[in-house]
Formats: sequence, structure tokens, C-alpha cells
Amino acid sequence: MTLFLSKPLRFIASCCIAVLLTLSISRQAMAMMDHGGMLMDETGMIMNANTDRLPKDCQKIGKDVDITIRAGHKYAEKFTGKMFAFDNQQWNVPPCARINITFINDDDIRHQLMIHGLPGYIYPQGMFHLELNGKGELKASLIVPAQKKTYLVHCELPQHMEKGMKAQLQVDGGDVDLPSIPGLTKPVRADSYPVDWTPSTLAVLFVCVLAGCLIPLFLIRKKLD
Ligand SMILES: [Cu+2]
Repeated sequence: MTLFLSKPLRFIASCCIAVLLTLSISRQAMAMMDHGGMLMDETGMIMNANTDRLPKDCQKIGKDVDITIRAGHKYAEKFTGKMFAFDNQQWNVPPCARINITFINDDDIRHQLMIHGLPGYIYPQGMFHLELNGKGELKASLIVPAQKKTYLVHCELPQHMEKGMKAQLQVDGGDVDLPSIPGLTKPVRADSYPVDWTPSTLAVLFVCVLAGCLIPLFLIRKKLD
């Protein structure tokens, strides 16, 4: 259409298009902006990121620690009976560390990285939360207190923690080891599948063992004949 417009009109039209495009981009950026400590768009979410607010027991930032945490089903392959996992199950940082996390989801499904037990006066509900709706990457930071403590790290989607997405973040070596961390700690109550040995189950076992011995012998003899 601009081909049929005069030069000044074409200039004005171009300016209008540029303004509209800028407004559109700004609106997308607005969607990514802070909504009460939460950054969100269609790919994921960052909640309670903190790069500069010091916990009460820290005079200054102890150290900048860069950590990459990957999530996905392939990291659970080494754990019997697990379906999802993080690539590591434990991280240790010094007191007052500013942890710069790169969170990568290698799966096509949603995964979260949640850290619990942080001071509520900086992190509402004591929580730091990253979430990716599918494959992707997020970067965000948090500052941990000086206190020697172990924080729960997990994915809170239904059954994801039970199926392996559980880990721990220890500050200054941590105060405890959390239970049920794949490859690291034992569960509080291990699954148990006891066999109820009744006369009938013993009889079934006896028949199975007998059949297992006699059938090969019978087949070998038939082959020899
Ligand atoms: Cu998950």
C-alpha cells in the first residue's frame, strides 16, 4: 500500500508502524516483568530471585558461586525405580554465598527447582522457585544466610519428588542429611514387599522348581531319542 503513497505520507506510515512495533515489544517485555517477586512468561517462571538483599546474619556477600542444575528423566537412569532427577543431588556453598543458578530442563515436560527453608523476610514463604514448562534455560540468583543449614531442593509437581527429583543444598556443610535423596541417603521408611509364606505358596514354589528341573531334562531326552 505504501507504494501508492507520497513520500511524506510514506514516512509518516513508517513512523506509525515503528511505534506500533515498539509498543508491541514493550507489552511482551511487561509480561516478563516483576509481579510481586515473580517473573513469568509462557516458557516459565522465576520467583523470589535475590541478587542484593543480605540475610540478617551476613555483613556482606561471602562468595559468588555459579551452579548449573539440569533436570530430566535421563538423570534418573542410574537410580533404580526413579523416573526424574536433577543431574546432582547435593551442593555445598559457603556462608552468605550468592548462588547464581542456571537451571536447564532437558525434558519436554514441566519441571521445577524449589529451595525451601530460606528466611521469610527476604523470600516469601521461605521459598526460591524456578520453573520451566519444557526444554529451556533460566538464570536467577539467591543469597543464603550464614547459618550452617541444609535446605530441601525439589520439584513440587505431583509425584516428581517421590520419583527422584529431590536434592539438598548445604550451607557450610549443612546441619543434617535429608532422607530419600537418590544415591545419597536412605529413606525414612523403606518400601517392603514381604512374602506371606503359607503352605499353598510353598506348594506353588515346589511345583515351579520341580517343573523347572524336569522340563529341560524331558526336552533333552526327547532330542536324544
Ligand atoms: Cu519435575
